[in-house]
Amino acid sequence: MKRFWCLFFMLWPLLAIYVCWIAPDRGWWFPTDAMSPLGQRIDDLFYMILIVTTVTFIFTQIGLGYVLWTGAQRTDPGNTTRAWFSHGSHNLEVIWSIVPAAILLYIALYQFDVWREFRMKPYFPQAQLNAALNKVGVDVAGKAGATDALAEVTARQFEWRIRYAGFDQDGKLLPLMSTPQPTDLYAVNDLHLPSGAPVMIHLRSQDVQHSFFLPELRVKQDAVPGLVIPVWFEASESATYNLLCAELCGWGHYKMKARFVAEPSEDFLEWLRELHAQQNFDGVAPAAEEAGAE
Ligand SMILES: [Cu+2]
Repeated sequence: MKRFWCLFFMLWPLLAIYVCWIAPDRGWWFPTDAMSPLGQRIDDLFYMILIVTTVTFIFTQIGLGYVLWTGAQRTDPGNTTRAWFSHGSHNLEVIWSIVPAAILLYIALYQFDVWREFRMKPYFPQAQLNAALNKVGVDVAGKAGATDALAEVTARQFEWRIRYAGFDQDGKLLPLMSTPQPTDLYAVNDLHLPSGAPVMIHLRSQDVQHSFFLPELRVKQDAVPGLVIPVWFEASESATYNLLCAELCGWGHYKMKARFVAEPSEDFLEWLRELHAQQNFDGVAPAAEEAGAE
């Protein structure tokens, strides 16, 4: 019976390892493949850490199994082996302090370039975004007082409010200023940005702490009251993605769901023009004429 329990307890770690092994193919870790260059880097880091923890787990479970099995044997009737007492092993303690410390230090240094590329603002690839926008005749670079962002996303209980820059008299897209402008355009729960290029948003919160979460792109950033946080990412494919709040922010947290539409730059501009026509429609002139007269 003792050996049965020993095997019973060892069954669960084996099952856990098996489930971890088959999980990636069945999509249990992540909803989809990463849809952004950042996401691919993060998934690589995730799997690297998973391998390290799995190897550690296997060795500690083998140790545990060994102790259980030999312990069961020593209490067999007729076994006269005397109990043995230990006051610890200095060498072992040194080893199991230094090895994990070295592994953690390695992970900390190994992930640093991902952190730098996606979290340190001087590394935002502005030139790539400008090139994508220039292709569709938009030039918002280098204007005084302008931000590098294409949209300002403000989280509040329980929705995402999005501010885009509008168009000037000649129908040219203006840069997004840090303070609201009369020409700005607004949308709720509907974030549109160009795909295939790095894009930046400015993230704010109007009330409590929220978290801007694009699961398919592996982007997650807290929105903190009083701070304007630049967040940049690149959608590899034109598609509609989930935009969720990943911070329990109140009773309506569950419904704080929006969509992120990544589309070719031309479609993005077209969508902004439609928004402009809707918001400047005076309720009298047909919307198309109104847009044409601007
Ligand atoms: Cu929220």
